[in-house]
Amino acid sequence: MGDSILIVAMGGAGRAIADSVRSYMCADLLLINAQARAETNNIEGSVSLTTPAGDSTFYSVRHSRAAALLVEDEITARLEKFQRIILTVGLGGATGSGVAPVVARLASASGKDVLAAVTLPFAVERDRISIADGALAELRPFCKEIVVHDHEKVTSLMAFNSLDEALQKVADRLAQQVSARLLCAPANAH
Ligand SMILES: Nc1nc2c(ncn2[C@@H]2O[C@H](COP(=O)(O)OP(=O)(O)OP(=O)(O)O)[C@@H](O)[C@H]2O)c(=O)[nH]1
Ligand SMILES: [Mg+2]
Repeated sequence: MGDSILIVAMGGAGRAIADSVRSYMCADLLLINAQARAETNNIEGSVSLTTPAGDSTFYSVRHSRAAALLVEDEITARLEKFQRIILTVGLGGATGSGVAPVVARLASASGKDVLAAVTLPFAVERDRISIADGALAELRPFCKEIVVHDHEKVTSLMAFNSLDEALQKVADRLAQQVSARLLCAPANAH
């Protein structure tokens, strides 16, 4: 098993952050998203979620959580051969905020080292702030470390010409922080 790394990207922002993290290190990628999201549909080996009622887009964390619980065994199996798990997610949305704590719990229960790289919403995202805070609190017990980028406190002070450019810079910043953490913290010996 060694020091093999799996990046688990959840939701749209999770995917964007994961792409940047992968530019800094050699790691496998597992995408988890609502079945209706094209970014998951077109990628072989990704996990597509639907609720017990068959919904393939999620309107709340409760929906995505229920969908993730349906595929716990599949997720656990996909984590199995890796020692380190890096979770990437933009907290505040309906998908990643419900799914990430489930994946963190499963990884932790299997004895993995879990590192999460997350964003917190901009103030204008209003309702998403409490969703993000709740998900962050749920993640904490299962993660060895969480790298948090607060869009409101940090992105809003950064220099950029467009939102796309800002989000790309944020993903790159998170990726650099993740790779620095990995250099400082060897995986647990098993
Ligand atoms: N770094 C980064 N943050 C983003 C990006 N897009 C959105 N965000 C932030 O991440 C939060 C979650 O957005 P998404 O990733 O789209 O949410 P989701 O988990 O896919 O959930 P739903 O889209 O609601 O189903 C947003 O509220 C923003 O604060 C991105 O491309 N990069
Ligand atoms: Mg999304």
